Amino acid sequence: MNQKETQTASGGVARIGEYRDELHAENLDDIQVGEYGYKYRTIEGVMLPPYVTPDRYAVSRSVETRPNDVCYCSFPKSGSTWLSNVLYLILHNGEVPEGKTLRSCLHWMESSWPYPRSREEVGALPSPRIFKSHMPYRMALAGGPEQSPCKYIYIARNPKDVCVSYFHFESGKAWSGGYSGPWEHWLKLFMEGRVQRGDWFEHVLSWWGHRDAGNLLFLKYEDMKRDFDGQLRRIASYLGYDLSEEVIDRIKSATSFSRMKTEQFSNHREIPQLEGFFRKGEIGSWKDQFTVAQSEAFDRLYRERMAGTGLDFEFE
Ligand code: PPS
Repeated sequence: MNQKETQTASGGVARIGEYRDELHAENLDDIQVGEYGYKYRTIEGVMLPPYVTPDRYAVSRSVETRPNDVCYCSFPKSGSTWLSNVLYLILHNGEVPEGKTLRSCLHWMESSWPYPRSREEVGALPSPRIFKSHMPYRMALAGGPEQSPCKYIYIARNPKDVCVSYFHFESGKAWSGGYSGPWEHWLKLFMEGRVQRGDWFEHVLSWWGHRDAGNLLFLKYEDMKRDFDGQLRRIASYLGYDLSEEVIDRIKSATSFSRMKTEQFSNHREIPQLEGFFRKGEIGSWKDQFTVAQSEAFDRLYRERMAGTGLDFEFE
């Protein structure tokens, strides 16, 4: 095992080699270590998690998709796992399968972890397939909505809650980033766009700019929280499914925060690094983390970056 050690800006030492097995990757030489041991890899100018390797990215860009495939995308911590469960159940009559896990039913092509998929493996699967991605628009799976026939769904969430959720995730057992710094430093990184998957504003606005494409549906976490039934019908109609009231009720119940946190299918307990994944599942939990001054500084940045875009979020 390569025990290459890298001096971090905060004075710590990160042992990159210890990730080799978990990453299913031979070449770890291009992994960079930032302040507080925060590990990342840069591809096409975007900071990405170490498990997004150049090989995986190439497979993700060139995978062949079909018109009835679904690809859901988001900036991390925006409710994408919740959406993935909703999608799975829309496609399977609202029935939660026995003996399977949600993660294992999804195809995350850009990632070497936790279930790496080859082009051949997904090519042999029947439709409809569900793909997961956290890429900005220009790096989207299969070339993105302009080049691929599959149906894309992007989900976005207010950036204060994203920032807080991401901080807890990266400070916990999320081994791939291994961030060990304090909240105020994380907030600075997030506001400067120096976190894995890059700048939140660029990411979200890159997809928002294409919201009128026929094969892209743009969703907001806050709308899912406030009007789940309405958003569920919207998603189903976009995918061409006419759901009965009974199926709607089943999906609503199976995808509630409390059920997802406890059900074997969705609780992620099979992946130890995802312990604590189901943290709060609320709108506005940023208030427990931001100081008043931090919140005001963030609001200024938000106003500046979102001005004239036509996109806005609910923060509470
Ligand atoms: S990841 O790791 O990037 O894929 O994370 P992602 O799934 O996009 O987002 C994680 C946050 O979504 C919350 N979550 C939910 N909210 C409401 N309802 C349901 N069912 C649900 N499932 C997950 C999860 O708790 C994370 O948010 P925080 O604020 O940390 O609780």
